[in-house]
Amino acid sequence: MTKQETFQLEFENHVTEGLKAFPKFLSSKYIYDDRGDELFQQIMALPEYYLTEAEYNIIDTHKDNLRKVFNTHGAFDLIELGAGDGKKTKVLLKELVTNKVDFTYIPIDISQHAIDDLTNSLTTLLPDLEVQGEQGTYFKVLERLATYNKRPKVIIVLGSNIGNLDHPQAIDFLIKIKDVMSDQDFLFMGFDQKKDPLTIQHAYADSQGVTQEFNRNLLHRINKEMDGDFPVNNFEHWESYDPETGTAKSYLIATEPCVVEIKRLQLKTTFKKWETIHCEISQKYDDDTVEWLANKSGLEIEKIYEDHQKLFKDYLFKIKK
Ligand code: AVI
Repeated sequence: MTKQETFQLEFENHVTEGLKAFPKFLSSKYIYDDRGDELFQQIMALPEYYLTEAEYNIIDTHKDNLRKVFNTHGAFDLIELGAGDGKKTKVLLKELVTNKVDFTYIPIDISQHAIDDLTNSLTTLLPDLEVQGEQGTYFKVLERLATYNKRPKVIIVLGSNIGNLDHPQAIDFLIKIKDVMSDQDFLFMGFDQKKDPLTIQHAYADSQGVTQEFNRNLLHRINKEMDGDFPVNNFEHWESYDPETGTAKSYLIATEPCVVEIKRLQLKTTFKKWETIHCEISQKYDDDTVEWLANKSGLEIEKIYEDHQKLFKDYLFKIKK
């Protein structure tokens, strides 16, 4: 079975499980086909979605310090999980290349297309940069790199991607990273912070309805790839941020009763009016919670970086002594 077929089967099993459950759920992990990627790019450019700008500010403000810290043990591999279009990373790469730091940039992404686009744009922007893109799932590639390469590693994960995992999943994710780290290695990771609940509410319920289209892409994909007949426009996006737990939850809600048939899965499911599908969590953090996660995962916080509006933080971790 090819990787693509395995992923498709996983997606189909997930849809069967999620739509038979009560309450119903579908994971945001499956939003990201080409259209989903494009909608996420649009979200990142929204004025309400402060996360991207805030992390850009952190990297831009602290690039001098980051260069020195990352270079603590001399030549290193800079490994990025989830390469994306690299807008924020490019600031860091430029700083390192301009100052003639000896390092190799290794972006890892599930999509070969994303790696190729990034590598091409970097060849033009920074011709002296050594890029070695790796296509695959994060942990398979990380394990492979850890066995054949003994250079110090700096692993970076930008954009609060960890927030789309619940705490047990987040700990699992951090442990898997920690397992390929040695004493000299660093992990640099973004965690969106708890803040005025309205700021978070607006970031995930934007006035232009892009986030609604982003979530609805799950239903479009099911219709297209599994021969489904979701009346997509009858499902509205709802966002609910709980300031106590720091969890923003997004739902699609049926505004009319309907029966949905998904032929490929031989599944028929009914929706009552106002019935929900839970699609995503976007967890918000504070230092205590990040410290707790780190501790549970065998990591410790070495340094914390914050943007000038105090919205977002990147944490530098090492293996716990
Ligand atoms: C990818 N991830 C970190 C985004 C977030 O902020 O949770 C996905 C997203 N969902 C709605 N807007 C953005």
